[in-house]
Amino acid sequence: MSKLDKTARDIKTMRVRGALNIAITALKALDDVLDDEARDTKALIRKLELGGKKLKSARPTAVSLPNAVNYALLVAKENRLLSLEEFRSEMHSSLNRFIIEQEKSLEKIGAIGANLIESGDVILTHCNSDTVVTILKKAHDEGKKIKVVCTESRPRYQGLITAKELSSYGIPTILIVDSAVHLMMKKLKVDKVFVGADTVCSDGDVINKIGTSQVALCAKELDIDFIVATESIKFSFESVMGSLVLIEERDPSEVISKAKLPKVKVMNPAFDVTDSSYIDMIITEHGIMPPQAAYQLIGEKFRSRA
Ligand code: RUB
Repeated sequence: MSKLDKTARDIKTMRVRGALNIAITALKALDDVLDDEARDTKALIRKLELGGKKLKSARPTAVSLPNAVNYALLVAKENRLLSLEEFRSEMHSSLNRFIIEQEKSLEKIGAIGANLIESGDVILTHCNSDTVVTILKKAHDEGKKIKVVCTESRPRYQGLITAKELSSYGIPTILIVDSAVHLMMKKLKVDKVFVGADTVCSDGDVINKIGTSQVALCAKELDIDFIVATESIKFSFESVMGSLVLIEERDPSEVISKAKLPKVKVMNPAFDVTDSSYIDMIITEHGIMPPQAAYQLIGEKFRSRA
C-alpha cells in the first residue's frame, strides 16, 4: 500500500481526524507524492490528481480536506510548465508554506479566542477540536482560572480526548454525557460554549460533530454565548454555488453491535448543521466575525475560483 493510500485509509478510519489535522495530513501525503518516480511534470501532476481524488473521497463532510487538496492541485497547475525538478522544488515549498500558514492560523485563533475568556469562566465544549483546545490552553497559560465541561460525544467519544488533554494540562475538567448538556449548563453555570467546525457555509451555518446543534439550542435557550472557532480553510466556496454539504453516515456498529438489536435499524450521522442564528460569533485567523459575514470571507478567500 502506498503512503498516500495509507493516509486515505487513516482518514477514513478516523485514525487521523479533526478537520484541520485531516487537511494538513492530506497535504503532507501529496507532498510525499512529489518524490515519486515520474517521466515528466505532466505525469507527476497526474499522480497528484489521482492521489488528491483518493484523499478527497476518504471523508465527505469537512471541506478543509477538498480545500487543501484543491489548493495543491491549483499550485500544480500554475507550475505545469516547469521542468520536473523545478516543479518538485516549487511544489515542496508551496505546500510546506501552506502547512505552516495553517499552523500559524491555529496559533492566532488561540490568542484571539483566549482574549474572549475571563478568569472564572466555565466553558463547555463538544467533541475534540484542536482549535478549541488551543484556545483553552492559551487562556490557561495566561493565568486565567477556567473550568471546562466536556461532552462525551457519542458514539466515538472524542470528548474523552479533549478531557484527557485539558486535564493533563492542568485545567479543571468535568466530563458529562451528551444528554446532560442542558441540565449541566444550568447547574455548573456555564458562561460560554466553544466548538470547532468541519465546514462553514456561505450563509453562516456551521457543520460540526453530531450533537453540536443541540448544544447550540441549549445555549440559546439559556442565553449563553455560542462561539465557533475555525481556520478559514473550513469555509466552503461550493456552498456559495448552492452545493449542499454531505453529512457523513458512519457504520451503525459504532453505535451498537448488530447482534444486540438485530431487528432495529441503527443510524449514525457523524455531523449536524447549526443554524447561523444560534451562533454568536465565529473566530478565524482574521479575527472575530458574525456568522453572517461568512459570505464575505469566502468571497475574499476564494476570489480566484469564482
Ligand atoms: C471532529 C469535529 C471537530 C472539527 C474541528 O470530528 O467535529 O469539532 O473537525 O476540529 P471527527 P479542529 O472526530 O469526526 O473528525 O478544530 O481540530 O479542526
